Amino acid sequence: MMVDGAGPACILSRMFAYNIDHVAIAVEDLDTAIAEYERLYGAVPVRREVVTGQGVEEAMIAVGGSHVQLLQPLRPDTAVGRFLAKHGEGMHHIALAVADIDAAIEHLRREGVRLVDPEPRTGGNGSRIAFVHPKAFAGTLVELVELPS
Ligand code: V0V
Ligand code: CO
Repeated sequence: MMVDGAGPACILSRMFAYNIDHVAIAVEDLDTAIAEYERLYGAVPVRREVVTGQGVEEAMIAVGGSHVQLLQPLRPDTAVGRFLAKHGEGMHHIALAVADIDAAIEHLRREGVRLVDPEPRTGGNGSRIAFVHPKAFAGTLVELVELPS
């Protein structure tokens, strides 16, 4: 389906993305990364949080209507810890904001898409999140985010 222009037409559909909520970058050390990001781009975090269930500490840097999410693993035996060991620092995932994550997951399930999370989990700021496996599309890990209302 083609949708002309940005938001409104997409927002009408409960299962499709209406915004890039964040682009996540895996880093070895959050304090160092935050300081470097501020030095380079003059941008500072609006929120910093440990999300135990995902094994990360995250810092959200607001850029327009979206964020850059800096991610440091809490331990090596986590998704981001394994990513760093294998690939080093770099782009980790793109997060698409959806109005109804249950509808989005159901849509992907019906399309036969490989999901990491068949049920939503808890993300930063009390959001509901679910990951789509990188093998589903162009080796890119995608996170669906339903923001708290
Ligand atoms: C792994 N692979 C990736 C990748 N991570 N490809 C692209 N982007 C990534 N980020 C590739 C990897 O190179 C392998 O490809 C293959 O996937 C299997 O990887 P693995 O080394 O066996 O790694 P595992 O066991 O960690 O599994 C990968 C998945 C895992 C994607 C299943 O990372 C996962 O469950 N991720 C979802 C949870 C997560 O990432 N949480 C942290 C962010 P080859 O070598 O087979 O070709 S938490 C967050 O964003 C929050 C809290 C928020 O509020 O936003
Ligand atoms: Co994320």
